[in-house]
Amino acid sequence: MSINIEEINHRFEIPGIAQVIAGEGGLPKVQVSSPVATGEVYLHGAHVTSWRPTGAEEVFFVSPHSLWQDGKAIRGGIPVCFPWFGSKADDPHAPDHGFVRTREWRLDSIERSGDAVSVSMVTESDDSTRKWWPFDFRLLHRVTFATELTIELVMTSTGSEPLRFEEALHAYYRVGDVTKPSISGLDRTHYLDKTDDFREKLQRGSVVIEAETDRVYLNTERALELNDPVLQRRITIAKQNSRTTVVWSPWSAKARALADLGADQWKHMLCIEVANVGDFAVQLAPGERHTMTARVSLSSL
Ligand code: TA6
Repeated sequence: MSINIEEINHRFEIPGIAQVIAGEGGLPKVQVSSPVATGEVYLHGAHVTSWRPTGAEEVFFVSPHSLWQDGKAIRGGIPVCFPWFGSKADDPHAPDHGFVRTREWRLDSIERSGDAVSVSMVTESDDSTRKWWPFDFRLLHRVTFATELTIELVMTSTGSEPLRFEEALHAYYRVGDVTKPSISGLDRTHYLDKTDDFREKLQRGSVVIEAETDRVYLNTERALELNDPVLQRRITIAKQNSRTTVVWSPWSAKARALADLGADQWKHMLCIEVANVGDFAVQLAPGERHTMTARVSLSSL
């Protein structure tokens, strides 16, 4: 779909606050600049790539080796994983993490409320999605850039069949050195260890990264704190209607195998993902709606 950036900007811009411009690779993005924060979200995948509260440094990591093209997910920021997480259980040829992170979403609105700016995008089922997943849906992604960052993923089942879906806001947080931070809020929580054949284990104390880490924490609705002594900041991640949290660091070997991440970047990123996956996937009856919310805030250490 060829997008006329100028025409979209004319319809949606808020002069001096929000504009639609060509971003990396010429992909259209909404650029927000309010008195309390700046931010960016691409129509490609409804993909948030930046949020900087005024006076603070960038919160999210984006790989300098990322691809910026149709059919490829941006490496970094906040990819949207839907309607499955990871590889599709019944189809090895299906794209990892579902198909919405590589689709062009439709810009629905840009709204200002005081110093907060909300950008809403929508994607819906069509023949290309039914090829992978035979259900009808409308997915709304609303990101609010303010002194906090709020992301709502509103899923409506628009078909006549009950359905079950997985979802994740696969956020890449920028860290000074991934071996130094600790993550609190998961103590005594069970998790599946994807680096150890999905064995179920129990988290004791804070999470620290000492090797490749790929864990799905189960049945937890708690807020997390990422305490980074190098960047001297605490990132707090609160959530609603999410019962799993994923923590991922590829470490060196996996990073080297990811050309769009590269061997030199893995130390500067840590994924903490608000999600509903596996046994905690969401069931919806026809016409039902479910909203998962992530709320990110920043404070000095
Ligand atoms: O969320 C962790 C994970 O599922 C890892 O297993 C790894 O595959 C990561 O997602 C990145 O996946 P991607 O398809 O974006 O390379």
